[in-house]
Amino acid sequence: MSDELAMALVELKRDEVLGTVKEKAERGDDPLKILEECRRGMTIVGDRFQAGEFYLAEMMLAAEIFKGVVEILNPHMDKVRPPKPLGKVVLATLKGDIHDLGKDIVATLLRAQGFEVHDLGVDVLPAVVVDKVKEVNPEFVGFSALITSAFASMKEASELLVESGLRDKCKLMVGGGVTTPTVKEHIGADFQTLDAMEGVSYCLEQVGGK
Ligand code: B12
Repeated sequence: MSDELAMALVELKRDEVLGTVKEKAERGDDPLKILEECRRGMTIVGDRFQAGEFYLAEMMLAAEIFKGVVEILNPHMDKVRPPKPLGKVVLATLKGDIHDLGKDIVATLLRAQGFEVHDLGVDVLPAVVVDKVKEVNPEFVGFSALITSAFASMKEASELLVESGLRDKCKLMVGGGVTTPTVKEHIGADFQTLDAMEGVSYCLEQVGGK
């Protein structure tokens, strides 16, 4: 796998990244491979930010470019997606947390595998999750968390699902940098991961697809 795209993202070359992604996707390259290349670039950006080599503004610009990549790739996921949905997933980053790069990756990979994803976005109120679960009756609910202050909202959402009698009808997953098996227990979730692909494999196993 070439590193050119990843490095163009690290160098914040917006037009080059988006142009290359569009070109590769249109000529039929595997959209999952393109996404993976860009994800590696984003990991390097995160490391540089952590090391103090990148400022917040640079990090935000990289995040914006990455979102543009996901937007370009989403329509091309049809090529790798089975025709009938394997199941439904409601995804959200809960109140107090605005990080969404990881959630967007999970959403894209789940869609590519054939799941119908209802992405509620970021800073989502627990009651909004419950309303969506009532409306679409998903097999899976997934919370993404990058900031510890969102744990309280995740727990509240989980408790609201129990109170509404919806919790037994779906599997609850948590993922994102600050989640651990202890967080999973605290929230009362069924599954926790720091890897989007592991989350997708879990969903596939549960619906008997793998
Ligand atoms: C990028 C980033 C930002 C970007 C976010 C852009 C965006 N649109 O998301 C910006 C610059 C806006 C930002 C803002 C802030 N950030 Co910030 N940010 C980061 C950073 C550098 C990287 C996070 C990231 O995107 N990682 C890459 C993604 C792909 O990884 P991931 O989310 O873990 O996802 C993977 C898996 O976990 C999994 N996954 C994720 N979700 C889910 C869900 C399910 C269901 C499943 C199955 C799997 C799954 O799939 C993904 C791919 O494998 C981290 C530090 C770090 N290195 O982690 C800090 C960090 C998360 N931020 C932090 C903080 C404090 C903030 C701010 C408060 C401001 C600040 N002082 O920096 C604000 C947040 C305001 C708020 N209320 O949320 C702290 C959180 C500390 C804590 N423990 O609570 C961190 C850890 C930095 C630090 N060490 O202080 N941030």
